[in-house]
Amino acid sequence: MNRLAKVAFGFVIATMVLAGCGASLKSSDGYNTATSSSVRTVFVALKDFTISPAVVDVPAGTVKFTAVNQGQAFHNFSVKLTDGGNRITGTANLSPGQTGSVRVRLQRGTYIGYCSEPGHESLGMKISIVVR
Ligand SMILES: [Cu+2]
Repeated sequence: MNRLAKVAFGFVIATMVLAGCGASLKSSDGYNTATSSSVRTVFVALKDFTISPAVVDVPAGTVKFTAVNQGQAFHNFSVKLTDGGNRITGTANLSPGQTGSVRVRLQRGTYIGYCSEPGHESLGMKISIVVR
């Protein structure tokens, strides 16, 4: 087998492995099969400077977070995968007393719910979102 043929053969194997892997992920984690039509609603309260509840536990799928700002400052409820990670999504900034919602499809894992206003996360506006 010459070099070009080896490279081409390797590419075909890699493609097959990737395709197989993707298929098994979809069928094994239940993400696309269970309750895809149902939306789990989770209520969170934003305060100066906490978010409650401290831990949210939901099944994988679409989650609708409805946040009410019970504080005096502007707050939002945002979602990211890890500390230092990018904001996946979140509500708009909410005035005191205002309520806002955001829908997000979450696969299994642990996420961070937080307020993306500068400094608010480090002041305590941070919770764990556990997706099973
Ligand atoms: Cu905030």
